[in-house]
Amino acid sequence: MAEYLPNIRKIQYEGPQTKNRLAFRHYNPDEVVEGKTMKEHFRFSVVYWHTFRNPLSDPFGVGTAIRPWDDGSESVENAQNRVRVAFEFMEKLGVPYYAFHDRDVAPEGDSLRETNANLDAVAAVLKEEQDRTGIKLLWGTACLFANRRFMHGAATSCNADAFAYAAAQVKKAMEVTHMLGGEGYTFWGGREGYSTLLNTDLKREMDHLGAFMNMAVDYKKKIGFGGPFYIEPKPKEPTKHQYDSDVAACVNFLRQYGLMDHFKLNIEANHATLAGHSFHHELETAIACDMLGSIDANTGDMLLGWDTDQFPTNIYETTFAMLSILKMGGFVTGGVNFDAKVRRESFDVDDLLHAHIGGMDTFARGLKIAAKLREDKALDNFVAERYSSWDSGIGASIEKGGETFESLEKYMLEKGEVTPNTSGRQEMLENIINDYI
Ligand code: XLS
Ligand code: CA
Ligand code: CA
Repeated sequence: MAEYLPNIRKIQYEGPQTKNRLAFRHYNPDEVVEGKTMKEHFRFSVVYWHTFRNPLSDPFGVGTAIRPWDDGSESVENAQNRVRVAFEFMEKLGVPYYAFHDRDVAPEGDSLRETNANLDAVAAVLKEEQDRTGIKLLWGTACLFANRRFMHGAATSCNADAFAYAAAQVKKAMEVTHMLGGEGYTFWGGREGYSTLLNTDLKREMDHLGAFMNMAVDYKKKIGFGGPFYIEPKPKEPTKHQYDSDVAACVNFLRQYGLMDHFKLNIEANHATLAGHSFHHELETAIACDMLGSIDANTGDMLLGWDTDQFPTNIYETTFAMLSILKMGGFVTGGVNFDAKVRRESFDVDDLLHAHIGGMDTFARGLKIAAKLREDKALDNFVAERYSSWDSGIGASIEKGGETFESLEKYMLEKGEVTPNTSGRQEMLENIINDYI
């Protein structure tokens, strides 16, 4: 087999003392934490769009990335060759999963028919490379936001033909995902929203989106695709307001349109902060509804305020995320998908390695710290004690549904006053977190 990246060696776990920057210091795939290996916990995934397709352009300047294997053309051959490079990269990095949009992997043709044929031609190579390496597809998705035909949205477009085109595109992307054994399928509403309500029939657009998702569910059943659909919340960018704005909005949408059984959420850290929430908040909210499926691991920059999709390096954030994910019992079909890109100034291939290594090590540290906090019950004991008034007496009776407004009035008239509260101890708990970090 030809080697496309001869200068890259397999990235190994070498421990925290190593001087080798192209090695893992904390991510040891075989290390067991809470009964599972790190590899099994994280199910790390590389995204095709940023890592292999992003030229590192921004609204002010052209791409800077140097990708020696790419001939820069939109040919199917170049796309197929890129697949082989991508798999060699992922193999050497040691990740078990990847994710893609249809249009990242294969070029659009002059017609939908030709575009589908291009996708088939590239998907055949994806299949070959999956079989060769054992790397699997975490999820597939369709790009319903880049082409000009989707300027007003896809499923929420004012133009019924755009809806139809999007349906055809998702149908094909689902078939390819299914053929490749994808474990899930993601919907992110890139242009499903509006720039001004002055030209928008919000109710009609929401109904169309609900109908679109129901058609997707019907087709999923028809082809026997067993994985979950994920909806990925994001509040804005490119539109001013997206309908999938945050976890709560997505869950409400899914309930309203009868879709709860077929969807989980794919929660992206940067989207959470764009929505004015912490990543931790979005994870906890999803878990509370039994709706957390997968995560897009990245981070924004609070000083920039747009979707910068940087690799995660903040140990507090990954600790909080892993506390939630461990509490949930871990991923089933989902994983830690690095929807992240290197900075425009970081144009070398090696930067892609440093970025992923850093992200994986940051999650490994988060996992170990979270597991230790759980083992010591450093937070759990405090939380249990804080809610102990619900474990017996009137609290337990309310939880069991045994009380009414009348009975509670009687209880309080007899008792007279609330038993004194205990302190929330936020500062102490923050100090405890610092001890473990
Ligand atoms: C863009 C989104 C997108 C989805 C997949 O902001 O993160 O990349 O993850 O369409
Ligand atoms: Ca994402
Ligand atoms: Ca993002």
